[in-house]
Amino acid sequence: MSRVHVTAAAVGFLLTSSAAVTAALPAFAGSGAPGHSHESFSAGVPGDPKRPARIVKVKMFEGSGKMGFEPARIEVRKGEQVRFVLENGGEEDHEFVLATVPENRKHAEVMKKNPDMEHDDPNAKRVLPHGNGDLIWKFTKRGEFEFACLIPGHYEKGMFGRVIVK
Ligand SMILES: [Cu+2]
Repeated sequence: MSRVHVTAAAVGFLLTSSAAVTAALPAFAGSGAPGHSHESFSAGVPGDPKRPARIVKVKMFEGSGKMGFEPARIEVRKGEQVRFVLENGGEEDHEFVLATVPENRKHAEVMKKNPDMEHDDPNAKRVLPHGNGDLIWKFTKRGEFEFACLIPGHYEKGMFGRVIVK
């Protein structure tokens, strides 16, 4: 299986493109499509591993037709840095993509057309079956954000949760 690494910039491009997206991917990965800045993330900024962080454990699970995260709701304070410690308890790959709800929905549509797409962005982490991963994030804006698995079919089975930044 050939896998393609896709950056946020490439996704931004794909959202406005329709034909031959798979063929276009390698050329666009990392090239910085117009209208998208890599340093701009809706939910805050990538964290600094050298700074203290609150640890929040999140389990990814699947079973009896459902998939999800436990917990599915997390509250943080504005300005807080969080280290999400991800544990995949399932038999499939899962992702943790931190963004707004509309961004994740759009992104999930792109993933359906490109099922082998993997993410190489600071706001996303893919975790292998029975594997672990972590993602450090600093929440700089108040509001409601979402973490979701955008692997085709997973979002629909319930694989999303909320981060409330107060
Ligand atoms: Cu998943």
